[in-house]
Amino acid sequence: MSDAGGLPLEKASQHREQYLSLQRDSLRDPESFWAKIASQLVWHEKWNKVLLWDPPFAQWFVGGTLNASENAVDKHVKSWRKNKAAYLWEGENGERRTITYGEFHREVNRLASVFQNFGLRKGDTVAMYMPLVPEFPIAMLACARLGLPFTVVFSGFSATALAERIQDCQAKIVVTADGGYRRGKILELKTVVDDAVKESPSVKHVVVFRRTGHVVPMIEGRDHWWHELMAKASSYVAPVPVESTHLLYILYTSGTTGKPKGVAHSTGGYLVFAYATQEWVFDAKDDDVYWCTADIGWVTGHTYVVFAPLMHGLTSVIYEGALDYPRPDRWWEIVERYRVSILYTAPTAIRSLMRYGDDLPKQHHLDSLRILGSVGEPINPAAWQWYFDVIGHGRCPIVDTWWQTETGGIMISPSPRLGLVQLKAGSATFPLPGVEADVVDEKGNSLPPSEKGFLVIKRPWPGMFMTLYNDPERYRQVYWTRFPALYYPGDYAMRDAEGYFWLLGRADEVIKVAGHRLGTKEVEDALVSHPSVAEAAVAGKPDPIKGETIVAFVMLRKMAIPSNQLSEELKQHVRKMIGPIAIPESIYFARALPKTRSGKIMRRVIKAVAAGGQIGDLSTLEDDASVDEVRQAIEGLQTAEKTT
Ligand code: 6R9
Repeated sequence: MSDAGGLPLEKASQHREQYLSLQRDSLRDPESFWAKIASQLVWHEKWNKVLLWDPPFAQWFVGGTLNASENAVDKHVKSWRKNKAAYLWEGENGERRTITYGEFHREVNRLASVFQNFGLRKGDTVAMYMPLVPEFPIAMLACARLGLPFTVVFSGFSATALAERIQDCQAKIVVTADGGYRRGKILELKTVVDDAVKESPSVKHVVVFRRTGHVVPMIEGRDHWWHELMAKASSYVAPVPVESTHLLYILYTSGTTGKPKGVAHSTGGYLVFAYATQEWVFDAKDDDVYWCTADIGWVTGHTYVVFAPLMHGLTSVIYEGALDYPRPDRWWEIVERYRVSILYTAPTAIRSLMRYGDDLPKQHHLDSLRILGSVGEPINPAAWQWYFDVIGHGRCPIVDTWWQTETGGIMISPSPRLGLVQLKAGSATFPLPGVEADVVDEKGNSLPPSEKGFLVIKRPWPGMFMTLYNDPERYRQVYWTRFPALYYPGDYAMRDAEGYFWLLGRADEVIKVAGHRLGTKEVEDALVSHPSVAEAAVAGKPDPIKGETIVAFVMLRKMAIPSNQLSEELKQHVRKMIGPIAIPESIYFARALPKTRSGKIMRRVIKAVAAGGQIGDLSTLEDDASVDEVRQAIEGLQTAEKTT
């Protein structure tokens, strides 16, 4: 590991010092630092104030106006990039399409014209429930062109979850497809939308892209085929300049309560941060072929499949389907076919592919690769090393990027563009410029090296979300009260003797299942909404591939009888309420759940039992719960009938 990152050890500390001094410089006068980057974007009117910080609410580039689609597409159409590929798309079924910036621009404009013809105006919201096709980013950019805030709902969510999100933001239009392909089967997206829209009176129109061609019901007057609308649309619509603080999108994410949080991103600050981080972390040039494998339904897709690579005029790969379909070397085939040079993916995917052994990647030419990225959860050293050796042939630095839906873009990561520090397997290294991070104790005091504490961010950054949609109080509560004046992301972290940051997983009730962010409370609420369930407690259990899986302990109502059939029914119920991504791997029927006197479920205990590990010292129970009662409940959990 001495040459990880291609840097001989003797040079490593020198490099670190150089990078850290650059990082420190950026914090000396952050406003001019960010203003300089912001001036690389296209603005209609220049801002008069870089940052208005009224804690915990930040407004970036106040007074400035711009348009996201103009920055992402119009800019390139006016240059030689007009005929450069924006997206190289591959369907799971083998179909391929290349979309140039010129073509992309025309489609964005035509869809914007469709939206205009529907009477949509700046500020109206649009929801999307799409497979991974080029029309997905086209729809996002078309919204941005008119200043229509959009919300994307990941296609692994159920009709109930989709309806909840549509209703929360009062979407007037839903953009979807007749289906998408996943492991050779058709995802019935339109049917899900139909069920969700039934309960969502705000929705006036549904635009349906034809992906699979199979028959789907179309409701006269409400549902419209994408291609029919586009045929009548005009090929240019002037971009609507919006205020820098205008809502670009809302992305619902999980927290510690059952209700998803609508993370609200601005236009100006978000785009500036996306633009900067793309360059620092991926160092992409015009001749790179960049592939971020994330689904666009997640924030990684929003920032690093759509906005950031487009602003830089890059060529991105989008692959629609499953990573091992029809064969487990599908990804390596794609890297070889398009000569991918930058690959950005998640530890869970790396571990899945690692399981198939070294032979498959070895059968493909992967020598085009030059930078490898990781995101979504801590990457374990074994997966890191395999990625580095077998995929990167020991030549490609791994950028382990820590960030969140809320942060808008990458916060902590190595930076090949600004100066690559010596890498360490499993560390995201240092904060990027303009980002001031720290590790603190319970009271918010900075911790010395090697002590585990909470990650905090000490000053606003342009990509930070503006608020939680329609709920500024919850925004304040969740993120800014744990440590006054510090942003609390909810992660454990530690710094080592050399100051490297090690991200150690969530400190709250958020779990990451195959990189998908879910709240235990969401799954508990779904279980409890079933008539047989009295109470439920859910925990993440460490899993060698998925990072975590969901384990549920369920206390039934008096009349209900534990059975495999009921367990299956509960899983289907969770699927219906949230979606397939939230189905518990195992459900245990418990006689009682360990609780404190005040009735709070003791999560530490639940988690330990789920993991099959040590429960720890019961005498330190918060909220003077009776040790005996707790012990009995734990016994109940441990002997609970396992039915799955
Ligand atoms: C981008 C994204 C955010 C949470 C975050 C943390 C975990 C993400 C990580 C990482 C360790 C990394 N996380 N990247 N943990 N190392 N490189 O994943 O957003 O879905 O909102 O999740 O994911 O726990 O707080 P999101």
